[in-house]
Amino acid sequence: MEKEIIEQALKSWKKIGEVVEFIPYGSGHINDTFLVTTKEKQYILQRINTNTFRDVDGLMSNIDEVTSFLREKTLEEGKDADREAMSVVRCDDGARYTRDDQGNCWRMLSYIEHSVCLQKARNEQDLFECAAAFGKFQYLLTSFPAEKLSETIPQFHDTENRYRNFEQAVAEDKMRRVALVQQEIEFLRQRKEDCSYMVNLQKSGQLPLRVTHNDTKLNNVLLDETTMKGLCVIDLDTVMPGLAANDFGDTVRFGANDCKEDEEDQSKVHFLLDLYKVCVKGFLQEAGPILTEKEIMTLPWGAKLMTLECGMRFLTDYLDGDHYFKISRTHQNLDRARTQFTLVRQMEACWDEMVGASKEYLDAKNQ
Ligand code: ADP
Ligand code: GN1
Ligand code: MG
Repeated sequence: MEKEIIEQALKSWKKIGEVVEFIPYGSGHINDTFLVTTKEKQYILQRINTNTFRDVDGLMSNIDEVTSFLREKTLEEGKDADREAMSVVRCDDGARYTRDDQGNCWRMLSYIEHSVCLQKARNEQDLFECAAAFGKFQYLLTSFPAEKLSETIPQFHDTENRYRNFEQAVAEDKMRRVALVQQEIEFLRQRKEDCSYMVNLQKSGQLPLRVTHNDTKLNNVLLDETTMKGLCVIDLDTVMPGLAANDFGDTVRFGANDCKEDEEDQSKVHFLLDLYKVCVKGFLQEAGPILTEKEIMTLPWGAKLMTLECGMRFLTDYLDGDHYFKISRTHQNLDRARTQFTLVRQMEACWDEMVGASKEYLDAKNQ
């Protein structure tokens, strides 16, 4: 992206003082992120992906409301709110974001200092911290008034609808890629009914809608650089009403394995049951007290369906021409999809043990 566009965006925040430098930052799939350094402080500047997020006012209102709420909660707990809660840095005119000449939308966030963002857990503790951070996030937002939230991406984790979109992409075959992915298509068709499982439980009132994060991967949590304890949950674009087990599930999808999300060699992809159990411990340590038995018993479903759904989204995007997820090489979305499907297969192979981890927690709790 040209330097001039970023410089123009920065003009909306003269109050931060003279900017010494700005550099591309992080490795998210959706927004463009920059670390901005002034003489005094650092900030996060993001170009919001408006193809993904159409209602930027609603999106920024959500983030502002949620970060303010979490800030209050953190202060109530007597903790350092500048480190444990992110905040929206308003533009000089008080707006939550700015729009440049070309129609790009930009926001600024406080930079969480002395933190690290990992792309891969280095050990069990890292993953525990991630799961616990999202469990805590869930717990803290129990009393957040959900009616204040806009649905930033409608039907985000409606897996049934994601399946329909996948079949549509197959039918359209825009890139003439369907012939290359027959096995993957078959894999998904065999699991069509699974896609409705959690959606149906929610619709029939057996699972409650909560305020959830919806994108709970390890690189959306910052850890304290000294203690390596979970510090702050970031990337709040998808905070919306959702299912607790799905928040748990996306942490498992990304973390309970030994591979990259876009691994090319499927023989290197392993779902790790021990790490799954670490996620259960971490998440339930924080969110356990507020979750129902049914929510706890459906944690394995959250793990399997978030992985299946994510793979299905990668495959759909591959068939459509890679417009949604950023790619740095051709077929990257196909590799991402295949990796998710391999993980799903392995989860299915140790399903009873996964269910057992929830039962064990409930048995101990009910004793
Ligand atoms: P995306 O939606 O593209 O994933 P994120 O909001 O997750 O965008 O930001 C991308 C990366 O920028 C993160 O993975 C993290 O490394 C860094 N980052 C984002 N917000 C902050 C923050 N407030 N403080 C420090 N680093 C941040
Ligand atoms: C995207 O924005 P980022 O990189 O944290 C995506 C998630 C996917 C994830 C897969 C808004 O997350 O839903 O699970 O990629 N976010 C959006 O890595 O679609
Ligand atoms: Mg992110």
